[in-house]
Amino acid sequence: MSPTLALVGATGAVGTVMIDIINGRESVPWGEIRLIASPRSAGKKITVRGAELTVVALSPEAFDGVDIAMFDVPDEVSAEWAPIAAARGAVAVDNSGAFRMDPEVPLVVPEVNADRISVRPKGIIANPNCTTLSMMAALGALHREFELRELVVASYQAASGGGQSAIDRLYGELEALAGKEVGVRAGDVREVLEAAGLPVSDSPFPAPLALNVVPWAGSLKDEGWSSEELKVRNESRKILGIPDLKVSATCVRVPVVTTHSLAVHATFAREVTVEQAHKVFAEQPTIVLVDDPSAARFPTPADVVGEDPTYVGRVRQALDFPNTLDFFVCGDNLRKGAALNTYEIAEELANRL
Ligand code: 2RA
Repeated sequence: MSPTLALVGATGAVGTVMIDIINGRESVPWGEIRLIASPRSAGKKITVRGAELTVVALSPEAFDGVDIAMFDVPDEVSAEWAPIAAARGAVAVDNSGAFRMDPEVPLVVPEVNADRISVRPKGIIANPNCTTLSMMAALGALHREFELRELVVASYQAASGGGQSAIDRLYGELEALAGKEVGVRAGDVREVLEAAGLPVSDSPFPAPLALNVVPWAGSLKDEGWSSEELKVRNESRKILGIPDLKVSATCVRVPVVTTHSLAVHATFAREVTVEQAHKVFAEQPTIVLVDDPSAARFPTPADVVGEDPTYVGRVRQALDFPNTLDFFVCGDNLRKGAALNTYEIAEELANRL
């Protein structure tokens, strides 16, 4: 019998992208698709693959008969409800941060470590954070060939990583600053925003984002690191299966609506040339290589948003570091960075049920 798929958080930002992805698939393996959300959204009608579905309220019974339940909800909701779904017999595929570093929960990027899907003692599989995910297809492919040893990363993260309120804030700031001569004196951007009723104290970002870059994403952790930087380190180690991988990350928010970018400096056990790296990338079905700087061809978030693959360019052999490549990746943080990877895990599971 065809499996039943549930989507928990069907009416949220990532849930909406998820429905878009399901609608865009040529075919799906599901018998029934069940939409689940908070009681506030229950009763809402959403069309999925031509059928009008009614959103049902989150409850233990909502998981009865469900084979795979995808969770696109905040950490605390997943922490409470993914185990309930699992206890009712579903495999929970969770896009929150609640279980990512739990040793009994696999953290999966299908093109890198699909094999981990089958060992899931808690009945839960975790989806990585979008920042880590945006570079994983590229790093996984290179690691298979050249054995990754060290990773230094700077992220350029889009506003939508912070949710709808962060997107609204960026648009609001852009509107307030449009046509103003700013960026010529320290503090002038803040002053215009304040005068427009948009003080930084009301923002999800700790500084103006429009016409600026903000070297901060996530919450403060020990010794000045941000939660986002530690996620890059810990999740990369777990996904790639290299517990002692040396990682250093600086996470930065940029005035882009959607699509995270990363500048990656990766050192391998063996020498790797640009030609070899290009060949590895070109062979990956989920990577698009755009790398011809002489023709101004490289990935940018504005050209990648809405796309499923990871885009890779600016591949260079580091001049002063042996066995090291520098490259730039862009990935839509709401698609591969969130909904798409979760859905790909669910599809992979459906093949194995
Ligand atoms: C961000 N990576 O970009 C986070 C979202 N999960 O804020």
